Amino acid sequence: MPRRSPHPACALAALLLFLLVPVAGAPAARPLPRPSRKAGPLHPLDLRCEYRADPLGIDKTAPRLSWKLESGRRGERQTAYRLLVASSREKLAREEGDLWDTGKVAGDQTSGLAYGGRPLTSRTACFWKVRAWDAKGEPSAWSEPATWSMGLLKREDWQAEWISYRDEAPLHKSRDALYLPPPRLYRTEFRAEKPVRRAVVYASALGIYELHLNGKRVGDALFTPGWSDYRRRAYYNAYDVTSLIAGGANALGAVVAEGWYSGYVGYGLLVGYGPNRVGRYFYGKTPALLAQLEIEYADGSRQTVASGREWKVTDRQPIREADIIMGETHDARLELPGWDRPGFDTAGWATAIRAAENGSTRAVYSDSAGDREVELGFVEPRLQAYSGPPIRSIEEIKPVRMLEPQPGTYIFDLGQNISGVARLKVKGPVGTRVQLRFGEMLHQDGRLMTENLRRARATDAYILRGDPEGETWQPRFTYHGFQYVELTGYPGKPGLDAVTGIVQHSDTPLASSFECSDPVMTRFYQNAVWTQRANFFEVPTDCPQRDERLGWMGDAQIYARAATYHADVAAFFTKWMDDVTEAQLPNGAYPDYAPYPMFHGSAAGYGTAWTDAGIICPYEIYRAYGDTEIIRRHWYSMKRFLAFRKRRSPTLRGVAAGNGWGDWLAVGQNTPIEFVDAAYFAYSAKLMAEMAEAIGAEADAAEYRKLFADVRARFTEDYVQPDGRLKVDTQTAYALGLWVGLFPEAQRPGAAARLAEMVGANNGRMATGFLGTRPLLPVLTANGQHELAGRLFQSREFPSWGYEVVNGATSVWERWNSYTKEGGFHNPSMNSFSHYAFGAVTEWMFQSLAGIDTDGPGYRRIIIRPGPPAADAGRKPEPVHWVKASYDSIQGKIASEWRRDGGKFELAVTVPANTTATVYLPASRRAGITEGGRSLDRAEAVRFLRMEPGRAVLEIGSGTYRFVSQAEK
Ligand code: RAM
Repeated sequence: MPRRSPHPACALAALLLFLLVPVAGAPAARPLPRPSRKAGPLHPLDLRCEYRADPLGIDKTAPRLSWKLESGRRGERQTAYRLLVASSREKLAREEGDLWDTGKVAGDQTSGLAYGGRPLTSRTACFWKVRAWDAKGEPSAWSEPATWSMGLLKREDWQAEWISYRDEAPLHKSRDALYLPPPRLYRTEFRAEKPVRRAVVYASALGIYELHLNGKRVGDALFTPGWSDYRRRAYYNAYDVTSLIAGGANALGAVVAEGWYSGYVGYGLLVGYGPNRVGRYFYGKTPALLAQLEIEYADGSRQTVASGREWKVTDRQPIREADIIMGETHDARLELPGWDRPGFDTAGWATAIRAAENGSTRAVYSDSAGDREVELGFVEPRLQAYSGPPIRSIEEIKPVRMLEPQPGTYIFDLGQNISGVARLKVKGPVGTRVQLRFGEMLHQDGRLMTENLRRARATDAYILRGDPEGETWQPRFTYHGFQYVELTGYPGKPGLDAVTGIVQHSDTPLASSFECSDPVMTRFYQNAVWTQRANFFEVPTDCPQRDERLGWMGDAQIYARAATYHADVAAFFTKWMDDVTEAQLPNGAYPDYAPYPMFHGSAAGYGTAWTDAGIICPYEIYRAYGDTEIIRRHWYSMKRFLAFRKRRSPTLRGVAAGNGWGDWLAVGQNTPIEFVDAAYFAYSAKLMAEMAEAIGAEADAAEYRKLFADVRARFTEDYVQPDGRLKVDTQTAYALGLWVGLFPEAQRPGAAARLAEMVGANNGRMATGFLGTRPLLPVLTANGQHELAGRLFQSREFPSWGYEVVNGATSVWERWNSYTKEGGFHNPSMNSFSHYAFGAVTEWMFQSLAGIDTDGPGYRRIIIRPGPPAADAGRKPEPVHWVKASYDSIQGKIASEWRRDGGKFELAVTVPANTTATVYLPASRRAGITEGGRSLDRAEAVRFLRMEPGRAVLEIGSGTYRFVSQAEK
C-alpha cells in the first residue's frame, strides 16, 4: 500500500547533516548535524488549506491558508508575501489571481491567513500559490501550486434525495443475540456523451458508504462520512472523479453499511442502552444514502446524477454482516461481478425509496438518564462538509511469527498492537469458511486473549468462492484493535503470508521522531505514537479494541498537547471540536465523551476534568498551531460552559457532582473530587482568560482573570497551609495545584518539596492516575526537581512507563498494571492495552528532555531547552545522556539533538526559516562555548543574552547550529 512519500523538508534536512566522529563511550549515539554554510533562497512549500493538502468540497467561505518556508541560510525570515488564488490552473500559471491577488503584503504571517478574495460559492475550484520575500527583500520563486474546492454550501444545491430500502424488519429486541443485517448495494446508470472538463461527486450517508464508479472504488477514505450526531447533522465528502467518467454508459454505485448510525456503538449492548436496550439503533433504524455527481462538460454544459427513487437496491450481495465493533462476514460465493459497471442486470433488485417513506418507528430508549420514547425513523440532518483528515489504510504489517496453540488454530503475531483489519490470503474449496478473531495479547498457554474485548465480537469471516488462483479479502466496514490474529477453518496449513495487518486510522500526518540513550524509553515513545494512531480514529477514542471506542473527553484533554507532538492533529481536532460543541448538554456542561449518543454513569452526564475538555482541547490547538479560529468558533459554547461552572459552584469552590471519575486509575492514593473540581474550575477560567486575550475579547479576559483569581483564593483558603503543604496530601493534588498555578508564590517551594518527599516516601514511585500523571513530571522539572522527574521517567518499577515496556508492551496500557509477566492480566473487564492517557508524558519528553517547546502560540518563537538529567554514576538505569528529537511544527521542522559526555555538552539545533529560538544551553560559563567550532561572538545569527545558573541563554535565528559547552556533570 502506498505510504506518503517523505516530506521534502526531511530530504532537505537530511542533506544538511553530515557525520561527526562518534564520541568514545557514547553507546549508539547518533552523529550530530553540522550547520550548513550553504546559502540558499527562501522556498515556500507544504501549502495547506484548512490544515489539509488540497482538500475538496470544503464549506468554509474564508478558509485559512498556510505554508512553510525553507532556506539554507541562517536567520532567514519572510518580510512579505504575495498569494494568488485563481479559478483555473491555467490562470494561476499565468499569474492571474482572478479570485484573489493579495499583492505584496508586508509581514511574516505564514499560517492562518484567511482567504479574503472574491466571495466563494458552491463548487468553485481554487488554485493557489505563494511567493515570499526574504530578509534582504529578495522574492522567492512561486511555490508549487495547490488547490481546494468548495462544497455544496446551500441546501438548494442538493438535488439528491436521501434514499433507502424498504425496511420492514421489526426492531431487534434481544440483548442475547446479535442482530447484524447486511449492507445494501445501490446503483444507477447514466450516459456521458461529451468531453468532460470536471466531475465531482458529493456524498453522505446515515451509516457508512463506499462509492463506486464504473467498477472502481471512489477515493480511499474509510468509514465515510464520519461520525456526528446524525439526528442533527451529517458530514458529506467530495471526490474528484473526472478521470473515472467514461464516454457513453456509466454506472454509479454505493455500498451502505450501518456504521455508528444504526450499528452497535460503545458499551451500549454490555449495559443495555439504546432503543430496546439492545446497544444499537442509537441514531435511527435504517441507513440511508445521499449522492450527487456533477459533471461539467468542456462545452460548459452540466449534468447531475443524483440519488433518487430510480436507483436500484439489493441486499443480495456478498457482505452478510458489517459492524464496526462486531466484525464483518463476506460470502464470496455471492459476489456480483460488474454490479458497479454499466450494463449489469438488476433483475431481482428492488427500487430505492425516499428514506422518509419508511415512516415513523418509535421505541423506548434507555440509558443512565432513564427511559424515554424516541423516533427512529428518518430525520433529515443538516449537512456539513467533512473537515477532518479521513480514515485511511496507512501501512501494512507482515506477521513476525505464526503459532499453532491447538491443531488447526493458527495465531499470527504482528509484533505490534495496531488498529485496523487483517487482509486474508487463501486458496481452497468453495464454501470453506475461514474465521478471523483478534486480540491484543495471548494467554500463557498461547490462546488468544479476548476477555478484555467484553461484548465486542471482533470476529470476521470469509467464505471462499473456490477460485483456483486463490483469493484475497479485506473487510471494509469494521476495525479492530489487535496484535494477534487467530485463524480457524483455514484450508491446510497457512503460510506466514496468509495474514497481513492493515493499519488504519485518521490520516493525521506523523510529525516527530525521538530517540534517547535509554532504549526502553525510546521504545516507550514509539508505543505512545502507535497508541495515538490506534485511537485517533475519527474521534479521539479511549481504546480501539473493546466495546467502547468512545471520544472520552478526560483522556483527550490530558493528551491533546502530547498528541500535537506526534502528528499534525489540527484538522482532526477541528472536526472533533464541532462534535464536542454539538454534544454540549442543555445546562452548558460538556458531556463525558463526544459524540454523545448515550448518557453513562450519573444521569448528569458529565464529570469534572472530563467536561473541561471543551476548553482545554481548543486551548492546546491554539497553543500548538496558533489557531485563533478554533477559539472564535467555539467561544459562545465555551462561555456557556464557564457560566455553567459558575452556577454550579456559587461559592467558587469545587463540588462533587456528576460523574466522579476523578484521578482515574490512580494507584494507592485517592484525591477527592471536590479538590479536583476546584483545580479544574480554576484551570478552565485561566485558559479562557488567555484565549479571550488571543481573540481580543478584552472584557471576557478581565472577567475570567478575575474568576481565576477568585477560585484560586478559595482554593488557597481551603487547602494551602503556610508551609506549602496541602490539606489533601496526595501526589496528584500537588501536581494539579502546581500545574494550574494555585499556590501563592511563597508556598510554591514548600509544595514542590512536599511532592518530592511524597514520591520518596512511596519508594520513589508515582501514585498518580490520569489527571495527576500528565502534570507530574512537568511540575517537578519546573520546580527544581528535574532529577526526580528523570528518575520517575526512566523507572522500570510498577507503576511506571518503563514497567510496561519491560513487560513487553508495544503500546500504552490503560492501567499501570494491565499485565505482568508473573501475574498475567489485571481485571479483564476494563483492561485495554491501547489507551493513550498515560502516554501524555511524551509532552515532557519533548519539552523538558529534548527541549522543544513553543514560546507563545504556534512556534513563531521557539524554546530550545535541553534537559539532561544529572550524570549519576550509580543510578540504574543510567540517566539519559543523549537525545535526538525532531518535531515538524506548523512553521516547519525543529530538531534538538544533544549529548553529554563528561563535562562536555553538545547541542545541535535546527529551527525553521521565519522563526527565532531562545536556546537554554547547559553551560557553567560563557567562555568556552562554541558554535560550529567558533567562539560565540563570531557565530552567525547567534546572540548571547545572559547567563543563568548552570546555563547560557542565547537567541538564534533560523538554521542549523552546533553548540559545544562545558557544563556541570
Ligand atoms: C473508561 C474509558 C476512559 C475513561 C472513562 C472514565 O471506560 O476507557 O478511558 O475516561 O472510563
